[in-house]
Amino acid sequence: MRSDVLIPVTDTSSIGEARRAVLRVAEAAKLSETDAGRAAIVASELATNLVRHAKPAGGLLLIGADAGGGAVEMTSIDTGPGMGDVARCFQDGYSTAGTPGNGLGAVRRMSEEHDIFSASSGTVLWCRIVAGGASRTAALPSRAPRSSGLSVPAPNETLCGDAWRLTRAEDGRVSLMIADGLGHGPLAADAAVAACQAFDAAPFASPGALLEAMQAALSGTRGAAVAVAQVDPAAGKLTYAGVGNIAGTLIAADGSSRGLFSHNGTIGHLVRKIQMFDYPWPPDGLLVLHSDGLQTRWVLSKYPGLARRHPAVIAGVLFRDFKRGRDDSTVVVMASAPSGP
Ligand SMILES: [Mn+2]
Repeated sequence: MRSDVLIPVTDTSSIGEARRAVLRVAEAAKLSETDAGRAAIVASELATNLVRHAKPAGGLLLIGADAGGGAVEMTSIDTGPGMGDVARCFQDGYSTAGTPGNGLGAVRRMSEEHDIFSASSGTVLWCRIVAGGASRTAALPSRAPRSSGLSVPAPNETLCGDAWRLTRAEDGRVSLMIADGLGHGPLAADAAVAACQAFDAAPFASPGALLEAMQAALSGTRGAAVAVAQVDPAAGKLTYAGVGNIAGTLIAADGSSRGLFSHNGTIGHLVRKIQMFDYPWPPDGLLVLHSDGLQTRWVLSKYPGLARRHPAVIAGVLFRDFKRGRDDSTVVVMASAPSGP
């Protein structure tokens, strides 16, 4: 999981701020000095690119780490003008601003994974720096679901009242949870953390059993909206249970989508019914879960090519274009097929 720091990048002073922020995150994630140094170079290059190219308002840099440490991720987000030729922009020496174009080449060389989506509506570039330079996801079986997400506190809050978890089993199954503590700030975060603790205790208990356990665990908190999704790729099955306002959408390869059903209520307080639903897990599909910090009116097919990008890039685009901007925002995306080409 990631819990992200959001840095608005507007002018050159943001570049140092981005460097300092990523060094703090890298230290908390227990990265070595060498790996933290790589992350700082990448942060500088991403921020420099935003200052140079993201017109007129600048962009955003999200910096996060895996919950257990060991990896740092950055997502650079802007609203335009977009890169005409993404492949060339990724090569060292190419620049449209008449300056040495080292930035994106450095991102490519210094991260273990990266991906980009660029259109006239803007660019989202994601990269992941793993301790020791080892790529964890490269070791996944080729049909294992790819996933990523982001979680950003409401404006003027340092603690995020949303939280998410994702756990993989040896046999390829994935268990995923999003919790949105009521309101925002520290009391919302308390509820979300309690949901994470209940999830961590038995991540592959059934979604219904997990919500029941959370109903007890969150009774002394403000309560939360929670959804749990478990995917069994070998069985081609998604099992889902939700209470409250977490939006779940399953998108098939042809772009058709269906909403996943949650009952009304608040985990920890009034819950009328906890119910599990099974859905077919599509062979080339996507699962998108998000908190109500995002609007629900997005349509992925309006972004040609986006559905095949890395889940982190999809999450970044949805955050950029649909965040409400007054609440914690969390988006998690899981893809049943590898991204690419
Ligand atoms: Mn919320």
